[in-house]
Amino acid sequence: AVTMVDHVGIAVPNLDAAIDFHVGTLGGVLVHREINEEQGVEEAMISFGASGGTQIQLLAALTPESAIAKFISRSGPGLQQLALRVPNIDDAMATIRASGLRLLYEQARRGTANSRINFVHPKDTGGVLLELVEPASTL
Ligand code: V0V
Repeated sequence: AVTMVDHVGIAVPNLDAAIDFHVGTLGGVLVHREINEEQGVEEAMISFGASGGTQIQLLAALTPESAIAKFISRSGPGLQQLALRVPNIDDAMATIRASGLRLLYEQARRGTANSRINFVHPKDTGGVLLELVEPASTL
């Protein structure tokens, strides 16, 4: 079962400008920043208030082929994904498959901070790209 909304992902054209806004103006804290070549992104995690809450993930494209570049050219910058935390992603993937929904990857892949991630196709979820995320360590 899903335990919480882990993060909400926003596609941004300029990562530094987006960090400035979320930290400088909104008062968030930059807790992590990472390049993920496989996903074609540079991403930054922003936390608000007490630690352990839902975060905002700022996602900038590394290449024109990146999912984020495609998203921005089709829809413009904005909300791109909703990430749900699960204790065991293999179990969650089995449940999703058993429901007949399309997972994007056969096996979980590496996400932010060595988490394990997969995605459910937005056409199977009512229009929202859903990420499943199993954190590297139980928080
Ligand atoms: C596309 N569509 C979306 C969407 N992206 N709808 C809602 N939210 C999105 N983000 C719609 C689009 O408008 C089309 O609808 C339809 O889906 C097209 O689907 P498609 O042709 O099959 O595929 P593409 O080429 O548009 O790609 C969409 C998918 C792609 C979801 C397959 O973005 C993908 O592989 N995403 C997973 C990887 C990812 O997003 N990585 C970046 C984050 P109409 O026009 O047909 O009605 S990396 C990350 O989150 C990390 C590292 C982390 O959290 O740790």
